[in-house]
This record gives sequence, structure tokens and C-alpha cells, in this order.
Amino acid sequence: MRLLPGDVLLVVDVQRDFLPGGPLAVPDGDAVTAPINRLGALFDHVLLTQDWHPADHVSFAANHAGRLPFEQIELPYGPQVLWPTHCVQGSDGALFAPGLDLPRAELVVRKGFRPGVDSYSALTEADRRTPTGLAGYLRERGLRRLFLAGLATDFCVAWSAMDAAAAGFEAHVIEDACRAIDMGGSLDRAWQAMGEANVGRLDSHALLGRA
Ligand code: VGL
Ligand code: ZN
Repeated sequence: MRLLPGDVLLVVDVQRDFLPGGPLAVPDGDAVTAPINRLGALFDHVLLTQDWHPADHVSFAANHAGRLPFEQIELPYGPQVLWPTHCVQGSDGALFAPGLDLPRAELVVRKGFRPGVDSYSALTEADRRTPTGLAGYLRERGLRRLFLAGLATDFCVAWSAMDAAAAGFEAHVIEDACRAIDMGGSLDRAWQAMGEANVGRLDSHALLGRA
């Protein structure tokens, strides 16, 4: 696949709390930084997302008496998985992974900052109505083709890719530059849903050539 002028690399949530040893560790999560750094040098535009929750965030199991991480509850906007406390605003765990090297990054979209609403997606929060502003930013700049990488494949990457496709952008997920949480079959379901949503799936070698 050939990259075109204006193509965007969207790097999703490559933050310390999602790396091995962190409170919401994604298995092998630190393996994404090497391919992402190589990809970052190749794209015209590099944008990042940063999960950025207040300490009293509704997605934290610790904020629900008697609930444990990875349980699911019902919120006014629908089902919500409860997570270990992660990516608290201003904490070291919310910082980008130490190995990430993307000096040309043009934008950081912070998401999940409303106490009562989660946001896996970089475009639309979990209430499915509140925009993050990213779609408007992309449209205003005339950027229409997104390649996604980062953490986690089955949550923030998948939701971002599907929302981008639904909003009229072309979205492709770079599989080997992502890692998944994969709980209860979530990774298979995410790939199925992304396929149905017209999200492309490719390997970084298709863009970088074989090392
Ligand atoms: C994520 C769960 C909670 C992600 C963020 O980046 O995929 N997953 N917050
Ligand atoms: Zn989160």
C-alpha cells in the first residue's frame, strides 16, 4: 500500500499505565513503540491521543463501592467496563511511553476527561453524542485518510477506527503496531466489527517494506 500526501498516522493511547507493569497493562504493549516510531517518520501528519481521566472518573472500579475491575455496569449511556485506575490527569502513568519518539507529532487529543463519561474513541465519547473535536480538526485541515496504531486494539483503537469510518474518513488499522487487552473474546469481536464497519487492516511492512 502506498502512502499519499496528507495521510495521517493516529497513535492511540501509548501511555505508561498501559505498558507491562502498569495498572492496566496490555500484554506486550511496549512492542508497539518500535514500529510506531518507524511509521512516524514516514507520514505527512502524526497525531496522538492521550487517555486523560480525572481521579473520580466513572470508568474506575475504585469509584464504585463493591465493584471490581473488569466487571461491567450499566450507565445512563449504556454498558461500561470498570477498569483499574489508570491515566489520571497529571500522573506519571498518563505520560506517553518512554520509548515513544514522535518529534513531528502535530496534535495531542486528550479524551475521557469528563468525570461521568468514558471515551474509548478519539472522535466521539461513550455517550455517543459528545464530539472530541477531532473530526472537525481533520475536516478543516482536509485530512481524510487515517492509519491507526497503539493501544488497545480491541478498545480505543477499534472504537476510534470505526467512528472515523462512520464519519466518512478512510480508516486502516496497522495490526502489528497495536496490542490488545483481549478479555472475553473482545479482540475477535473487534476485528469482526471493524470489518463490517469498512475499516482496513494491514501490517506495517506493507507501508515500511521489510527491514
Ligand atoms: C483504553 C480501557 C480504558 C484503551 C483506555 O486505550 O484502549 N482501554 N481506557
Ligand atoms: Zn481509560
